[in-house]
Amino acid sequence: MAKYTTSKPSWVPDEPNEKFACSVMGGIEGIKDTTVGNINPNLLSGKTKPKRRLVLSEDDYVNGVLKGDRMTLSRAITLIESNNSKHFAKAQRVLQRLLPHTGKALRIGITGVPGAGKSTIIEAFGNMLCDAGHRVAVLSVDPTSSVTKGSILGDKTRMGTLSRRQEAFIRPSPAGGTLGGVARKSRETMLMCEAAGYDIILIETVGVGQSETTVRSMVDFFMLVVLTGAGDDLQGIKKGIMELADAIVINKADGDNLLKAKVARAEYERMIEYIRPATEGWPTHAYMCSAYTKYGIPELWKVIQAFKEMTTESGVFNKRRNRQLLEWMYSMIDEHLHSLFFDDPVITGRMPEVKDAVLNGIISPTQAVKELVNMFDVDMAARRQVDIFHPEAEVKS
Ligand SMILES: Nc1nc2c(ncn2[C@@H]2O[C@H](COP(=O)(O)OP(=O)(O)O)[C@@H](O)[C@H]2O)c(=O)[nH]1
Ligand SMILES: [Mg+2]
Repeated sequence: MAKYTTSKPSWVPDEPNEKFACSVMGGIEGIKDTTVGNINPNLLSGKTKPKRRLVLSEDDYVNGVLKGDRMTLSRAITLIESNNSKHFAKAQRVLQRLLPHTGKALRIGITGVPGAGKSTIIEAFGNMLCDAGHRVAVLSVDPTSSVTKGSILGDKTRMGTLSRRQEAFIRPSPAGGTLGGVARKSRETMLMCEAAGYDIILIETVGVGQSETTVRSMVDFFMLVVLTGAGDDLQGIKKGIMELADAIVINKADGDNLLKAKVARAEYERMIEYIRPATEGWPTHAYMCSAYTKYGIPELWKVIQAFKEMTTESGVFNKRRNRQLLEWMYSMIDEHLHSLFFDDPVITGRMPEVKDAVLNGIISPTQAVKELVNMFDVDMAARRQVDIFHPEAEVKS
C-alpha cells in the first residue's frame, strides 16, 4: 500500500515568496482506498456538499445579483447569453425585476485596432478606478469571437491584476451569432452589472464591421485608441470612427515613442477640426497616454469626469440615454421582423424564382417586394419561430 506523507519536499521554501510560484499542499492522511487518490475526505463522507447549485430560481438570481454576488452575476449573464428559449424567458423576467436598479453607472466604450493597447489601458485605468473606490465591470463586444472564446485567455492575462480584484468583474464577449444578437446580450449584461453595483462599465470592442457603432449606441463616453505613425491612408479609414469618438487617445506614449506620439497628437487635433463632434457641446480632443508608465491615465479620467459634468448639466447626457433606449427598441424590431421574413419557409421557397424574375427584367424590384410581402403571413411566421429573438438558434436546429 502506498504511503502518504504530509511533509513538504525539501525544496519548498517555508514562507511563500515571489520566485516560487506554486505552494505545495499537504497530502491527506488516513485515506484507505488508494484508487480514489486525494479526494477531499469531507466530500467522500458527504459532510460537505458542493456549493454550486445546479438550478437557481428567479428569486435566487435577483437577490444574488442585487447582493453583488459574483457567482450569481456570472450565471445570470450566462442565462442572458443562452440561446435556449426557456432560458430566454427566465432571463427576461430576472432582468425586468432588476431594471429599477440599473442606469446609475457611467458607461465608457473603448475601440481601436487590435494591438492598439485597449486591454492594457483598461487594466491600468480599471486598477486606478478600483483604488479610488469604484467598482468596475469590463465587458467586450466582439461579433467575431468564436464559441471557443479563444481571445479571452489573452485578455485575462492582459488584465492580470484587474481580473483578480474583488472590485472588478471581467466578462468576455458573448460568442458568435449575429451582431444584433451580440448587441442585445451585451446591453443586457451591462444592465445586470449595474444592478450588481458596478458603477463604471468599460466596454472594449474590436475595430471591425459595425461593432463600433453598436458600442457607441450603448455608452455615454466613447474613446478611440490609436497608435503613433499611422499613415495617411490608414487615417482616412478612421474618419468614420473618429466621428463617433469623444476622445482620441494616442497610446504607447512612452520611451522612444513619446516624440512620435506628440506629432500624432497634433495631426489628430488638426483632423478633428473638420469633424462634427460626437457629442453636442463637447469638443473632441486628442490625448496621449501610456498604459505602461500610466502617463496620461489619471488625466483621461479627469476628461471623462468633465464630460459627465458638462453633459449632465446641459441635459445631453440624459437625452442620449433616452435616445439609446429607443434606438435599442427599434433595432430589435428591425432584427425581429427581418428574421421573421427571411426565415419564413414560404418566402425562402419563393425567393429564387423572384430573384430570377428580377434579374431577367421580367418584374421590377418594387413589384418583387410587393409580391413577396403579399405572400408573407406574419402570424404564421411568428408561430413557426421557435424563439423569435434567436434566429441563429433556429438555423442550427
Ligand atoms: N510600449 C507600450 N506598449 C503597450 C502599451 N499598451 C499596450 N502595449 C502593448 O501592445 C500590445 C497590445 O496590447 P493590447 O492591450 O492587447 O491591445 P488591444 O488589442 O487593443 O486590446 C501588447 O503587447 C501590449 O503589451 C503602452 O502603453 N506602451
Ligand atoms: Mg484587447
